[in-house]
Amino acid sequence: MRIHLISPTHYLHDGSLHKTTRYWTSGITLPYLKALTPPEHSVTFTDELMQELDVGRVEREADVVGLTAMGPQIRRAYDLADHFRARGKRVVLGGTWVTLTAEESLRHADAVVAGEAEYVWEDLLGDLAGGRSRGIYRAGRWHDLTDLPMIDYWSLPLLKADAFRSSWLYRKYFFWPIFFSRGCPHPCEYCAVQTYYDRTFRTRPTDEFIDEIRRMKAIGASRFLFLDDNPIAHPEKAKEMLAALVRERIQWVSQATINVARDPELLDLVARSGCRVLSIGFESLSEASLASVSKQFNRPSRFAEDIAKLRAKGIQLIALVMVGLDGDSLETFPATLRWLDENKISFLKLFTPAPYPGTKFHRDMAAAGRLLSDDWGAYDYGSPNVRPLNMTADQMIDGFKTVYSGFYSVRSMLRRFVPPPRRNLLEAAAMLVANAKVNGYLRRNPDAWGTIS
Ligand code: B12
Ligand code: SF4
Repeated sequence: MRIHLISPTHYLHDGSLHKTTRYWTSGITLPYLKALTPPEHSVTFTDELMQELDVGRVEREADVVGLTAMGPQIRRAYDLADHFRARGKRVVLGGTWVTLTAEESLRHADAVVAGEAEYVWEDLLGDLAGGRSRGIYRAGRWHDLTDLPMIDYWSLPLLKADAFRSSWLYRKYFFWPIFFSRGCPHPCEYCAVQTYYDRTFRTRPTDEFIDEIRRMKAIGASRFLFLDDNPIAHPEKAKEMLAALVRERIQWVSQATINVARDPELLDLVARSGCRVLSIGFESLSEASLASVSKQFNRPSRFAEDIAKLRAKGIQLIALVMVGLDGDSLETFPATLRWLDENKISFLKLFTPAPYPGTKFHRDMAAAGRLLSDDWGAYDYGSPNVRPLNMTADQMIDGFKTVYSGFYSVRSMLRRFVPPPRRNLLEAAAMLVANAKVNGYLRRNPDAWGTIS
């Protein structure tokens, strides 16, 4: 069969499609699925975030259309699924959102992959080729992450391969994606990741991971994004891998919990193996807010000390922060902004609570009658999808905008970047440029928020 895979983009408020011309990294879902596909089928793909989807060509040339979706992309994914099905294509949906809403997703598709594709994709394609479908395909066990299929890295959807070969600047800009682990054992109730993985966590064998790093280095990669949600969840496994990584002399960025700062041996290995930037889910300065979503392990009273330790190792911090949780009040907004400035946070991703369907947070908010929208296209982290407890939804959005624009103001940038850190000056400069870009973007689009992460 001829298969076309699509990662759709999301709709903007005016109904147009969000597009970007350049992005600093890429997901691997589409090339990975291609590598997983038995050779008797042919696979092409489109990431609509940067590329135009040639709908006519897919209609003419594909037998099967496979769609993945993140957050608000799901609305576009369903529209495309309905469109292609109406034209006789067999449509398959998969990915985090789809997994958590498999029954609903099946209304738009011939088949749904709930969870990982490794153990079901071949059977599913065999069924479709034979004119059958079992509907929802869910593997009976998690993949052990050994002998993973090798993807064609030059086909990464958001990579500009020519620019990578010709431009020094682009080589510094692009981070090559790779993953060491899957899942996360923490119980954060709003989190689609722990829900998808049922709080399980697995790592790849260190030697296989290092082999892949070497294969990627051989094509010119030196800066990597670990796609993991929390690669340090099993500290001993992480230490083994990081100790081997030190010898590879690469630079890497990732997400991790703040626990990374609380284990000196781990932190030392993280820094020595080339970590430059970590995205950390601080989420809130309020113990009550963290307790309301079962993220007590964060312990805000330790944040300042933790951040100082990370900064001392030359690691830039991207803070992920949520405003409008149940312990928050109007005082939360100025307090959050002060805290971000005082701790010299390099970059901010600010969120309003997004109750992704399938999570406990969504069930709780629905049961309490606090969901304000069931338009999945608005589940974008900057919209009022939940009625806050101690403020109105308008106050939450106003406060969100105040923190967001306050953080990216010139005054805040000066407070956070002057004097510059002693180590890894290049990364600090890159962060400052990124801040300036958001500042410019917000001036041009005063109602916008950080549309993509
Ligand atoms: C890299 C990444 C990005 C990148 C690149 C995206 C891209 N277009 O390439 C960037 C940074 C741009 C990004 C942006 C966003 N992302 Co993102 N992203 C990821 C990340 C870290 C890794 C994805 C990946 O490549 N994984 C590796 C592959 C191999 O695994 P996989 O995708 O899970 O696929 C496996 C299975 O799920 C299944 N599968 C998946 N899709 C399909 C489809 C078919 C047809 C089949 C058969 C199987 C299948 O098969 C694969 C093998 O088992 C995940 C985190 C995560 N844990 O998944 C978040 C994640 C997917 N993103 C998420 C979100 C919300 C977003 C944003 C909406 C955030 C925002 N508000 O800005 C935007 C959307 C932007 C847009 N319009 O494109 C959420 C989704 C939550 C949800 N319930 O949907 C996640 C889970 C992060 C999180 N912690 O919540 N993202
Ligand atoms: S620590 Fe992060 S990835 Fe893990 S459950 Fe909490 S929010 Fe999700």
